[in-house]
Amino acid sequence: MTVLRNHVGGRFVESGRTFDKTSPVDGTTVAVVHEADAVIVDAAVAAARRALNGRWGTSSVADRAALLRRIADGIEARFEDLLAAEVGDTGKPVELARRLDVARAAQNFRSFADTISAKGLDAFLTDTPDGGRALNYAVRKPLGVVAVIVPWNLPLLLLTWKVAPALACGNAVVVKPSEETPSSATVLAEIIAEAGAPDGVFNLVHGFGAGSAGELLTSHAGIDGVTFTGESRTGSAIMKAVAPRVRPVSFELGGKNAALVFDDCDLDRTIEGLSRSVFTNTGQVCLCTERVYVQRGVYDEVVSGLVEAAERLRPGRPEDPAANFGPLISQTHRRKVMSYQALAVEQGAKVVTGGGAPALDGDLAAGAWIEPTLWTGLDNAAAVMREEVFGPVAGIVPFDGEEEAIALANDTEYGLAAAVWTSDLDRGHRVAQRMDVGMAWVNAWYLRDLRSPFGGFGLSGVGREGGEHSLHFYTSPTNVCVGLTGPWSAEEAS
Ligand code: NAD
Ligand code: 6OD
Repeated sequence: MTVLRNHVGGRFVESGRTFDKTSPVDGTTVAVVHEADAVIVDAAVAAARRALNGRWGTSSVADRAALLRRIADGIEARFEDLLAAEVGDTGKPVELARRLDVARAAQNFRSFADTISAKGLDAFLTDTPDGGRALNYAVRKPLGVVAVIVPWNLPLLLLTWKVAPALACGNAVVVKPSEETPSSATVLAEIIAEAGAPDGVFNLVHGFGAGSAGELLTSHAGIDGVTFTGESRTGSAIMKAVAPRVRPVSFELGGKNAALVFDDCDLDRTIEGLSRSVFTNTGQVCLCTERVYVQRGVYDEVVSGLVEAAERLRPGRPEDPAANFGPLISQTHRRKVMSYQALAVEQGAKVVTGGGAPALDGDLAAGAWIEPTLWTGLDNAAAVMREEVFGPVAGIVPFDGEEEAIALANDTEYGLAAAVWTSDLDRGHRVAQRMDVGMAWVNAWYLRDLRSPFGGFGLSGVGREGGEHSLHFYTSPTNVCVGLTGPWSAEEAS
């Protein structure tokens, strides 16, 4: 049996308590995980502080960029180990994890190595609006010890998306992956150590959220900031935990994302993109579309196209080449999604495909499988049109005009992502700009440039990460203002 340990100050450490991580594919135990207690979390924070006060604290941008590139090389060298870890924990199709999760981990480190190499960090000159009487420059310092807390849906992708910029900026991190996905983070700890990171720069604690390692870490007096990806409710709990010591937070939270399909769209391209946006990773991507608004002229074609796409999805073992649809992450999450399936019907939905859980034979019968599900006949008042389900589900609603579509899409407390499908590029720009979201795509979905700002409005988050935007969160500037001696002009000199 695989045993996963915490990684503190360069050493793997056990604790007095373990929990089992089970596979969502068939319910078997994947690993036994050592849950960090208060002593281990204290030790991890102290190790991070020592690293900051040691040679890491005085490392140069060039050295850090070189470390990030060695980590990216290490990820590529151990690609298959990371892939096995990610697939074992999540049950997602191997090809999806290969293309998306593990590939992006290496890209995250390379991208932030490039960003700091191009931008530098040591000093930024500001302009001198007072006519040159002073020289102002800002020295950017690391935030310090950064707590990194991430979810289970894209575990390695989301962890490295935060660890890479944190290390690029000279911070030391204490990372807590989700209790559902502890494996890839443990392999990453080995890779980072092998790449030559000084002890204590990357620390890993395993465990749950409230009452466990997550809460111990976010309420710890020794952390200087928290970067978190997960549910909006958890973000709110973390905000309260850091409030007494007024620490900065960067939050990437939930979404209730809309797609707007106009009747001038390229239908084949739209249905292909839309179905990816609803069903990728079994709907467990924060950017997934759960509300589809379709202009009446193409409504019937879009509904039938999406139904056909849903019915082509084949559940099966991650390594089965005939399967292209994984399970949900856990039985707990499956119960939540099934309760929304029941609620949708109670509130008047017509189920046009799916609506339950598939009856699978043999080993798979014990997995967290769910049917891709589409509803019509609902309006924005229905719970499944307002609350994040985080499964392969969507409500499809017709509209007549552009203003109506914009109002429907923006009628939400979330504000993460939106996608606009149209062949009229003027309309694409016009509508996308009016979406109250962090990321609006036109004729695309989850197409990423890692330098662009990523985050959300409202319940979907606080702050933006990505490229230079990440550098702002992971550093604190000290502005130095040097008064210069005159005379400055003939008038002033006289
Ligand atoms: P979650 O909030 O339940 O858990 C996320 C992490 O927080 C886990 O590591 C968990 O152990 C920890 N945690 C839970 N309670 C805590 C507490 N009180 N204190 C400290 N840590 C705590 O989220 P999840 O179920 O793992 O992930 C799914 C959610 O994440 C969805 O809402 C999804 O939209 C969101 N998400 C958002 C983004 C984004 O970029 N906006 C990306 C991925 C996932
Ligand atoms: O692609 C990314 O950088 C990112 N943060 C994706 C988030 C996906 C949510 O599940």
